[in-house]
Amino acid sequence: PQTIYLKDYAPFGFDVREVNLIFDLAPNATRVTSRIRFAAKPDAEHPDFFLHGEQLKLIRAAIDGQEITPTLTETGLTCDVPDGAFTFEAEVEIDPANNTALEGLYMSNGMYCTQCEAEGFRKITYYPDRPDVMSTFTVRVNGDLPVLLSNGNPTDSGEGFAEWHDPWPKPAYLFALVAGDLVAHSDHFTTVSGREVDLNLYVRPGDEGKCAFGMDALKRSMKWDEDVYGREYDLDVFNIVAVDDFNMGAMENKGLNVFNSSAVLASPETATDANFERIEAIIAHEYFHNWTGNRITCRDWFQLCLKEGLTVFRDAQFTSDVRSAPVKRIGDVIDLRARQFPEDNGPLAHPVRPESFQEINNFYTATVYEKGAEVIGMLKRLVGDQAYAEALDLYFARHDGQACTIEDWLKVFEDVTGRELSQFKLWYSQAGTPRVKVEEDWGDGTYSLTLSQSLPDSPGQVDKQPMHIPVAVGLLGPDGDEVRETQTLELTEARQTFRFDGLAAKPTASILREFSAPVILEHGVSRDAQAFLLAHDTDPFNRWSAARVLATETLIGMITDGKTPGGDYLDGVLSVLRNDDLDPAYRALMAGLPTQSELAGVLADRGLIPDPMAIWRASETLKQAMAQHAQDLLPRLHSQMRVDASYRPDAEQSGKRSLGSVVLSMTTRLDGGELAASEYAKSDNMTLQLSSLGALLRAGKGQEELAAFYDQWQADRLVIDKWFGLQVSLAEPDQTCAVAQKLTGHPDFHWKTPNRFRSVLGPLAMNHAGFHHGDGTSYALLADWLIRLDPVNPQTTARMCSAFQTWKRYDADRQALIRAQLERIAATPELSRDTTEMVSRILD
Ligand code: DPP
Ligand code: ZN
Repeated sequence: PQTIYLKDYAPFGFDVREVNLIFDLAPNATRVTSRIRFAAKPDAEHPDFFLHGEQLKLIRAAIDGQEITPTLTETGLTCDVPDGAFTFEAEVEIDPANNTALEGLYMSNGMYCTQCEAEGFRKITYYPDRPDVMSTFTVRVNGDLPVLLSNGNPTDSGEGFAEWHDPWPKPAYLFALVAGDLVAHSDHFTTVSGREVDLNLYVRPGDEGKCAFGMDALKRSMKWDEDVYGREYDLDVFNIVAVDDFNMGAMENKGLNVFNSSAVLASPETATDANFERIEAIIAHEYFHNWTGNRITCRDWFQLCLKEGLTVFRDAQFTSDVRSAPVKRIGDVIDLRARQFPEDNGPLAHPVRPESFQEINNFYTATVYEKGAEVIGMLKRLVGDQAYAEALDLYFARHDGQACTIEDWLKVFEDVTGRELSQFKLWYSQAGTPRVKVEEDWGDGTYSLTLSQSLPDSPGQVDKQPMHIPVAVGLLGPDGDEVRETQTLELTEARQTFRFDGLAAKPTASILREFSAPVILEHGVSRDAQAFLLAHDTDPFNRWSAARVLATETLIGMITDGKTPGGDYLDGVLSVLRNDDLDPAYRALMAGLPTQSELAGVLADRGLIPDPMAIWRASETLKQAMAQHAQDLLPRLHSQMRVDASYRPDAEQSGKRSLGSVVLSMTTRLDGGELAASEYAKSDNMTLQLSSLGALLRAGKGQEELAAFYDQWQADRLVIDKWFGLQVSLAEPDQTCAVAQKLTGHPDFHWKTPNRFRSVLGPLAMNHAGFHHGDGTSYALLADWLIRLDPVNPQTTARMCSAFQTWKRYDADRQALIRAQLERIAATPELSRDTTEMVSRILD
């Protein structure tokens, strides 16, 4: 496969002035007729005219009305073109019903749907399918279906057709078309300047009762973007469609967002609090793309973080505003460590702005998205809130309607602040998670903090430069008072000392408050100091972080030296649990342990070989010890966390349910499932139903409830996804493979639907001890299914290969077992470009 490099970027030689498309829909033979107005760019001399096109049957092509016979290649079409402006026309035939890759125009349950990002439009018609080619689109959809949608504003419609015009120039990846027998949940929004916007959420008949929350989240997002970023919506309609077969969470097509049904449909009976929160965040994310992504887009796909990092950062701000900021921050850091750190420290490591790729779909990663968002957060911290707001205003004013780069983005910050950001820019080009080592010194009223940074080698990158790292630090006095408020230290050199004078007593430093940079902190801080911070830190993030460090050290001591759980940790968590002044959601997080996979990473980092079974046993032992330690408190907490009011998925109620679920898990370890069974019996919302079922399964009980759950929810595909997933994620290590294997034989295992495929194979890979069970059967099962899915859906297959990315952490036997599976996948005839790239990078 061909490798594409950022350094080879060259602009397209033509402007596209206008695109007209006519779709004659038919499941196996949809006709797409295009009329595209091109004009050679004034400064380009006889540029080559090449249009992307894949899996298209060309019926006819013409230039300025004259039929032509273009040269067709595997990837597109070329032909001679006149000087100046001309109209290119083509008629092609495509086969949506057999499009299982879910890229381009495809069908899902009788509904037509598109997915064009990143390079799907070329499977719809011949076009310069690159984000820096922007044009207005006029679309006519002919089809015998009640709902016919495309981007922009509706201009005409009648029996069997609809016409749409999108006045905002956009790249082809934002094109969308949906047609089907759908019902609308409708509402409207009045923008700040008085524009009336019709809002519709289109769903399959039967899903009408799952729309209200998504719609409300949309309206709140629209308002928030006006209030906080001054961004107003710009069309007469905003449509969202829910589709069951979808590779990602959702897609921000202009005026016509398409959502995986799991990312938008929710009712209290069928969706958990976590589902509601995720839906709210994704609705916000896709809506916010209207400005950060659509009005201002990316010049090329290497700049993906320009829109994704910024939009993730914006949706996180939104969630922090409408829920709890510390709880959101802690959740994001847990996620970053679980998904981004392993990527950044393994064979798939790549910069936030990658410099090469074979298949761009493989770069919709935690690094581009989540680390990309962390980089924005650091920038905001370094320049301050005021300058950030001014820089964003300048960005929107200067670049509206353009396809931009990271250089454009940083330049607005340089222009607003007068600061030079070339060192900061290394965050975009140097891969790997920086390590920051902490050393302390104390004497004569002066506390010195010496920070040293290092950045490990990563694929294709060695000998890296020191980064510009904002380290937020506060100091606590011996009685727990804050003696120095949070300030941001700017670590720019390999090693730097920061002094704090005039202190009456040796302080305890709270370092990397709010997780001010995505780094690994190598603490010189003692266990006593961590316990002190757990009890006293005024920064809620770092207070949680102290609990996490203590939990990690406790577990590592248990794993490596057979120690028993330390009282400092158990007491510390207990006092948090019983502190009614603290938000229940926050208390629930404080009681959480690092994941087993995270522990494996920490051990590997320290040069040890992680033993998945030993990690599993230690985690179980510590959870048991915690439950016993908290025993007296549990009944009171349980009744305090009961929610009597009718269900609301807001921060307050969901926080109570989340601590309630922690209490239920602990109680189940002590009562063998008595409370969980009674909670299950009276559960009237999915959060409680699933948490009590989970507690029962963990206790080795609950088979009856599991069967009843299936019977109850058989007709609800989103709930059945949970039913599949729960069994695999909670299986004991030596049962995991068998459970997953059996479920893949279940009549409801519709493996070509990505959600269902992921509902079994995802938890298989995430069940650390079960996946890494020494006999290697789970590795083989996953590989079998990846090989089977690859020809059907390369994108989802390739994504899931990352389950193997941490393989070099483990012992020689496991490595050999995994290598054999990776090589087996690699040797599969006609393996997709997507999966080939992923497997070869992982093996490298
Ligand atoms: N739909 C994906 C997202 O919103 C890709 N743009 O992040
Ligand atoms: Zn996005």
